[in-house]
Amino acid sequence: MDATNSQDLFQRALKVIPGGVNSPVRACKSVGAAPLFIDRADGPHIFDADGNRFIDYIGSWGPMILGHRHPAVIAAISGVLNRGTSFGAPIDLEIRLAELVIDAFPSVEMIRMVNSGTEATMSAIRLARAVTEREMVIKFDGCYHGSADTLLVAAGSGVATLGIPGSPGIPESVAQRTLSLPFNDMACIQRVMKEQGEKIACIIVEPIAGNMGLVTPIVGFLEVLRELSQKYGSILIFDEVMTGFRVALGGAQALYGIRPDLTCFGKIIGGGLPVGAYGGRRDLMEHIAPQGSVYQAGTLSGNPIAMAAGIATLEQIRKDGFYESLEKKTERLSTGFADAADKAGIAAKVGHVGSMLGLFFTDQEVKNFDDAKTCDLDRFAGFYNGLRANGIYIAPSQFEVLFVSAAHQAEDIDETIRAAEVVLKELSV
Ligand code: KE4
Repeated sequence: MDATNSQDLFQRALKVIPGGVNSPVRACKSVGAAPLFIDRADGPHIFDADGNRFIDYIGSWGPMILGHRHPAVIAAISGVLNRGTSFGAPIDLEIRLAELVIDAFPSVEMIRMVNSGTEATMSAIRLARAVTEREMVIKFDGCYHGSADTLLVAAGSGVATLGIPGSPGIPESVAQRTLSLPFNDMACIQRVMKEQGEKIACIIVEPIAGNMGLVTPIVGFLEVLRELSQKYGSILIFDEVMTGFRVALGGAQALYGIRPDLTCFGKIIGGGLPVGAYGGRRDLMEHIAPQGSVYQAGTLSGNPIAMAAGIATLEQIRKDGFYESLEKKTERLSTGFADAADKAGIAAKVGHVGSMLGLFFTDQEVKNFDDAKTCDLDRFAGFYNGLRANGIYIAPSQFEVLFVSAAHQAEDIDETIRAAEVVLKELSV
């Protein structure tokens, strides 16, 4: 497959952009590949700078649940351009998007728009610290909540020891205010909250983890987080940046029937434009400036183009049957991958929730990050590169997920399964 133009563009990019990319995972380092530079996209397909067509299961890392260039989204963006691009002042569209999110998430009574998932989680934590007057934050190993200092923290040496910086440049003093515990370990969170609950401002969790591969909560785990945060006066934050409007119209909290105090959003609510949001209980959100004293701001928050794209997207996914149809396609793909691995005699765990699909090259059940790290990363790299050579575009990391969109047709799913069969057979020898 000719990649000359992508290679030339990458060499040029490397001279002026760190690693040649504006977000690290796009560099494809963990799978030993060079990034493809994308020229355009349409429906379930992307086309690279050399004109190669791929069936896309990254979907811009989640936002493109309708597929690329959905006519309603393009029309909404074009339409709003006649009004302008950014005013730095309130507009009607911000109210409409807020109402659409609140309508789908009963736990969200009030919401603030920002420009990324990182801003959403960072701000939700500042709010939790302000209202509880506590500093400690609990997160879970393998869960990713964006690149704010407080959340780029790895688990300490012992299970419940203070966090260690997940990146150079993060002060020890910041990292030590975050505890990172094993996901799905109820005994551990119960012990830590018993010992330190009064110091914990908030517990933040991906209710269905999508950044260590796809890892679902074991029965009772989310309920325990809800009970413990209630008992010790901590704020429960669901990071639904990925799962919100993805796994169900009401996100993971609808699937599991848990009412968090705050929820973070991103990705789909912007329909491919930069939008994040955090929202929840009114008595908490009223602390946010200018209504309250907790400061958070953003020049482009709520800008007309992003709001228009988000509104158009949510208006489409609210339609009857949208999620059922997505689920069917994803089920077909999941079964196809599992059968292909089986036929090739390769150990793989495949699962999905809604249109979020995970595939681990391991024979172990994956219930937390340590399990996920037992995966055969070389095999995943071979799978990624083999699929890419066959026109299938998945995330270049074992610790990501695949996203199916409404634009994927049966023939796309079937073509993907056929490619997986070929690639897995080659990998098995
Ligand atoms: P952004 O700041 O990238 O908009 O959102 C951060 C974030 C927060 N919470 C969850 C659960 C997320 O998955 C993310 C971002 N997801 C990654 C991929 N899994 C974005 C891709 C990238 O970093 O380039």
